[in-house]
Amino acid sequence: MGPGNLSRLLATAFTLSRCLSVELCSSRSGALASLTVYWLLTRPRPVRPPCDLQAQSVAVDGDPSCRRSALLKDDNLLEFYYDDIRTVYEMFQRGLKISGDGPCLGHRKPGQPYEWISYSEVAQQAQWMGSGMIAKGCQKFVGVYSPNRPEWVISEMACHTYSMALVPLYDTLGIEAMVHILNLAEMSLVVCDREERAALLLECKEKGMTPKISCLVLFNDFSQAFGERAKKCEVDVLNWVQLMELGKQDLKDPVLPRPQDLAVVCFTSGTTGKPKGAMITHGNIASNTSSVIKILEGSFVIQQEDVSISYLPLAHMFERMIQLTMYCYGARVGFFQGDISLLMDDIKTLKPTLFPVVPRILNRIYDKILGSVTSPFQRALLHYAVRRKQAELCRGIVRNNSLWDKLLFNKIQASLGGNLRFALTASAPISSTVLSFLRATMGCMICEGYGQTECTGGCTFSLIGDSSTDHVGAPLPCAMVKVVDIPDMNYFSKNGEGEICIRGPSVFKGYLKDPERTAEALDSDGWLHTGDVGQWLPNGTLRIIDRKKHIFKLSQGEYVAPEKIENIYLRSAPVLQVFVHGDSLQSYVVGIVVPDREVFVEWAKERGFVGSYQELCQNPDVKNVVLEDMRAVGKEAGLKSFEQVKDIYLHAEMFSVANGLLTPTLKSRRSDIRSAFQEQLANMYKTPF
Ligand SMILES: *[C@@H]1O[C@H](CO)[C@@H](O)[C@H](O)[C@H]1NC(C)=O
Ligand SMILES: *[C@@H]1O[C@H](CO)[C@@H](O)[C@H](O)[C@H]1NC(C)=O
Ligand SMILES: CC(=O)N[C@H]1CO[C@H](CO)[C@@H](O)[C@@H]1O
Repeated sequence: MGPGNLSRLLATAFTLSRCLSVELCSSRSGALASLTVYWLLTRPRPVRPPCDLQAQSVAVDGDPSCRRSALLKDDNLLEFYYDDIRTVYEMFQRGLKISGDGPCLGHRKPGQPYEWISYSEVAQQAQWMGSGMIAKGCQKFVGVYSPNRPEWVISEMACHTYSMALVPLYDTLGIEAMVHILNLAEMSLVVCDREERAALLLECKEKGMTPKISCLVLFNDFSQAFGERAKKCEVDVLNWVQLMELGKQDLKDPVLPRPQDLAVVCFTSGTTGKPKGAMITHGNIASNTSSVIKILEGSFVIQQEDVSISYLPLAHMFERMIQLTMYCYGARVGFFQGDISLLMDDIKTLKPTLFPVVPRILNRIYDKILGSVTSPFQRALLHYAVRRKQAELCRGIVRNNSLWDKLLFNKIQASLGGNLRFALTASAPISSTVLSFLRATMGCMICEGYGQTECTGGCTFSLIGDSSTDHVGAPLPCAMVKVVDIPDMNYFSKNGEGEICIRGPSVFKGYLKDPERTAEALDSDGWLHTGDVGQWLPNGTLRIIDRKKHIFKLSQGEYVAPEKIENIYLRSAPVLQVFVHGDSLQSYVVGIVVPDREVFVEWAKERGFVGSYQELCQNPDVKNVVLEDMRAVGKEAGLKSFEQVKDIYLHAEMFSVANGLLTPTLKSRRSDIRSAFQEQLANMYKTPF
């Protein structure tokens, strides 16, 4: 707040204090009275949670293992928030109506401010583009192979204007998977960003692997050589402008989709087998976004002035859902330049109010904040301030203007643009230390969601006003969630534990042309089986505790679920990442541990070990104290003795997507980690215990 604002407020307060007929004996007490009133006026108010936070979900039909949102009046799930908004097309039209010619999609060149494309321009271009695609013989599915940029969204809207479904393609699928997808969906037209990507597809056509492809559209210009190469294998190539021109000359009337029509087929590369294409309808998307709007109503309404930053892959439902919600309210979406290392600069320029984020990025922000305080005094002050803010959060107060914010946190907030109102994290679990630290320092609401592509992004969501961590919130109003027995793993629904299953309007329609795997995921009653293991907490929120499939048997016949054990060991202070391994020829488990770079050196020092991060990782005595700490944490959490690691190896480099040890959704690639550490794992089994 600037000095101007402050004096204006003081003046108001002063007038007000006179109205309240406060006795002003001297100028000093006058100032005091003014300050008191100033405090009263600016006193932080708690956000009102939408329901009792101690009862966030309700048992369905008296069965406590099957639950629905407490925000619903009865067991009928929410399908639509606005009666007349039932498709993605209608969501965008609503935004168009509200915002008139307001800005919609933003992009920038290096060092430049954002330039905006308006809602009416997007709608107009979508119609031209859709007409152009139809003129090129496009029928049911349109492939889009590009990183996030405005043309991606215009292509999406072009599809929705003519009831065609979008099939996003992305680099990490790999060429083999893309060929499979192109053939499975019998696509004839793919939209690409630039020649390099289009050339990959053209090569497949040249080799006869994708016979159906007959047209490639490029957002950028392409070389003459490329055009000629395409011609040779009977593929038309057009750039963006040419396609628009074609559409303008042959403009078609919109063919509007119905809620039950397909909007998008989302292919996910599983850990094994061919990619599966989840079929998502307009109704799935409308129910999803309606649910999110519903739980935010009251405390957080998206307005036309809101801006979100787009950098998470649009090919995933998480980012798509957020954008579509923005469009529904006539708000703006600004795209990053396409380079994640420039993201912070883009954020500073865009000044987003809404920040969709994944744990990986939040972890990085957390590391950066901790890394920036060097002296013990600063560190102590930071932790004290964080605790003060956390105490406020427990009372439901979310703000960025407390004394602590002004002293310490406003700088952090400014580095995120200084306008954040809301951040939403999903796609992987986040550590509760990081989450509650950032809730305090970022001074905005941070909610956590849980879900998967097959339920259109999400199925549970933490509620506004709930600052507690270690759970993923309550079922969204569009989903019913139950837990189902897994006897092998000792999880029983009567104890509120089991495999998480979801039913409701946001659950997908199955995998494209894959009845077998559809049947594995969706049972005959319409329940989606997620493979995640959950636990109902007394206040009606859900906690993810395990994964169903990863389970092995030790030589003495005991079953071990490594992810459950890993989740517990993550609570040990020096542990950032951990991989637990058990060989079925052995009677105990061992682990690979990546220590937390920010705390490890300090933590070891407190225990009498001095050295750099690297040196400490190699020190066997340090390893033993880490092991001791982990086992103490494990014991406290009730791990059985055969579940406790007997030995660990300290590794100095994080598991990441880049080094191939995490999936794009940030889950451990267990078999890859196992082979990368084959030698270390074998060594640990050589030591006799
Ligand atoms: C504090 O939050 C409000 C929105 O809630 C925002 O407008 C303001 O710019 C923020 N201030 C800082 C310093 O981040
Ligand atoms: C809900 O219950 C969990 C587990 O008991 C707890 O950690 C969390 O703080 C609770 N949330 C609220 C808002 O009380
Ligand atoms: C109902 C539903 O699926 N909600 C999800 C919709 O999308 C947001 C953003 O991706 C998710 O976090 C929700 O959980």
